[in-house]
Amino acid sequence: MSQQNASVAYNEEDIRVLKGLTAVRVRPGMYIGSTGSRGLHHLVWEIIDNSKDEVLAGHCNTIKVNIHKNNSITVEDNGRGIPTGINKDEGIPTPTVVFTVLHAGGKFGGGSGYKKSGGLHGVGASVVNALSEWLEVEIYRDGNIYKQRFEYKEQIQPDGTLDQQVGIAVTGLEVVGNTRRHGTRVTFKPDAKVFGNLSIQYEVLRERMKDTAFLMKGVTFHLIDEREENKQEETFHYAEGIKAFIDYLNDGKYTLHPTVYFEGEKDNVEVELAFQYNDNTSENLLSYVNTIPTIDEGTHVSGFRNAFTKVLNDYARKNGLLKKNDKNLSGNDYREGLMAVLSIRMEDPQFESQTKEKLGSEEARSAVESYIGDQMNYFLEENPDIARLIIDRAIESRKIKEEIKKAAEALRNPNKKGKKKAKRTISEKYTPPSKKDADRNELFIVEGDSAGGSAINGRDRNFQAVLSLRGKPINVEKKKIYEVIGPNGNEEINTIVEVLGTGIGDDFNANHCSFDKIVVMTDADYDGSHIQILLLTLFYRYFPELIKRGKVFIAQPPLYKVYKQGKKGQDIIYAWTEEERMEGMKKLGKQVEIQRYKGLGEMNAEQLWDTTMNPATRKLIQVDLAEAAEAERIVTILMGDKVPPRRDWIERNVKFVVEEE
Ligand code: TSJ
Repeated sequence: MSQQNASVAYNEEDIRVLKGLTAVRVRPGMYIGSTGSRGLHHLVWEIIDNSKDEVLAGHCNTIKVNIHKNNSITVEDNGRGIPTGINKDEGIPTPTVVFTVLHAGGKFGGGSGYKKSGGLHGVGASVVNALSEWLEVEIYRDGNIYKQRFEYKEQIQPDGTLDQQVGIAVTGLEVVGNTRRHGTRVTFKPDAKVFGNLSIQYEVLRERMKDTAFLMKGVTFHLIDEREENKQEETFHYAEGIKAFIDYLNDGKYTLHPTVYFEGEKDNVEVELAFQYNDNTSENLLSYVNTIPTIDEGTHVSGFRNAFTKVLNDYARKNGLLKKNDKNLSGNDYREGLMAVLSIRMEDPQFESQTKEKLGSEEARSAVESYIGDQMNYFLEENPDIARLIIDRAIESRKIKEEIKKAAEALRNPNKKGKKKAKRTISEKYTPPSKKDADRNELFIVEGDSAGGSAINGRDRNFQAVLSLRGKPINVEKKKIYEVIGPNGNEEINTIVEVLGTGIGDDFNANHCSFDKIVVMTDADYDGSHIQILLLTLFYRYFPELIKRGKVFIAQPPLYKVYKQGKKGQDIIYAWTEEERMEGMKKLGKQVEIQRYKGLGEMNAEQLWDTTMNPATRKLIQVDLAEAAEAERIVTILMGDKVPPRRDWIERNVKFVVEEE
């Protein structure tokens, strides 16, 4: 048993230690990115990572996260428990090192275990401690319950300076009881002096924990929210791992065959792949290294793509599906409608960027390429029906792309026939800004003619353009691309493509976009929400790069006008929420009138400018693709064939005015 007491904090060693943690307080951003919501959630990930490492080391199968009423958070696992002995380098117990020495990772564990971990284990625990008001660790190990507490303390010195003690041990590592369990439990309270908002979002933890549960087959993740206003709990456990992930991602879509799943090891790289084709036109590939999402892909993904394309082409030739004079199908041809999850585990992965989002390790390329090549080969031989289906589909996809090319050509080249008619309709719908300036100009895509009229008259014509849509754009999710654009495509969407200037499909080039901002401006009612979602689907499917570049926005017209006849005309307060409406009524006093806007058309040009278009006063929501997997699912839910999940999602997430009359 190790007994330490608070006086330890005053030996020479620990003065250096305290300095280390103070640095984290001074510049939190350098350690956790931000002190906003992302940074706050990052604290939880840092702690969970330690438990995930214990899972990967093969000693843990349950991770529990608990959000308490006071916004403190507990993470608990059933692993071996942090070793409790004295750390050789520091001369203090290992848990004290873990929480008080910056970058303690790698210093404990003796180099054993944790070979395929997510990062440097234990690295983040001291950072979490440094940014917490207090932190407690309990370790269940060797029959004992060990406990230690850390706190942030500050005091104004007699000379007026502030003395900060960051994350100091206020107790030693004490034995507080006996147990037959094993594991580690950490509870911490993020410090309000660091974070503007201490409220952890259940949904944010839920999404990430759920994804992690898919990637860590057989591990149970519990998430509990004890806070009065959103009491709930869930358990995530997937015996089938990423195979279940694919089933989840493809839920609501038409799929072409049962999910295919491979798992094995090659040259010390563990490879797991699950895939299934659906009837969408886009590819969706999620890739991970040691459960870390590789948003920017990397060597493992290119190994997979190379093998996939090569094996399919070889099979197609061998079986006469590609004839002598046919060109090989491209990777793009094969990936239309492919939903795939690639998850690998390896020692010491090298990432190309600091952010760990692109894998650079060459050995991952060769291992994945070789393993997937062998498995796919075998699979196609065993499943000729699926093989044929994939290859036929790729041939079809190539044909369609050639048609699109012609269609795009026809759209670009005004001399070809079929163009004249299109031109006339475009000029009716589109009002350009007076100057060409792609770095400043804004496109408002507006629903309906009357709103379009207000927008045209209300805009700043120097840099704002208006495109008025008539009726609903088509649901691109349900269409083949040649039904979306080109001579046989949808008129509204052809117009959008032409106005954007980016081209579409293989011709797409985000740098050619004529606008800095593209703003979807619809009524705050059910139809408006539907049109908004249809447009966002179009952007998600065909112009994701524009969303990634932060160019796509949703306009926020106010819900109410609160007004009173004053001496010099009307006094007006616009309100976006119920609270603002109440406030406005209070401010204007007696005899106020309230107009509820049901549609953009009810605002005159000046009002629309003041509330929704003027960059100085408007509220825009930026559309964000960060959670690619989730966005993909939402689009599927909203656009797919299953009605109940769609209604459910709209009701939870889309705010619109409910008709009272
Ligand atoms: F880092 C931390 F303190 F924040 C933390 C660590 C938080 C949580 C919730 C769990 C953990 C943690 C650490 N879980 N499991 C472990 N395991 C070890 O630290 C461990 C156990 C045994 C051995 C060994 O070689 O016997 C080695 C290690 C690294």
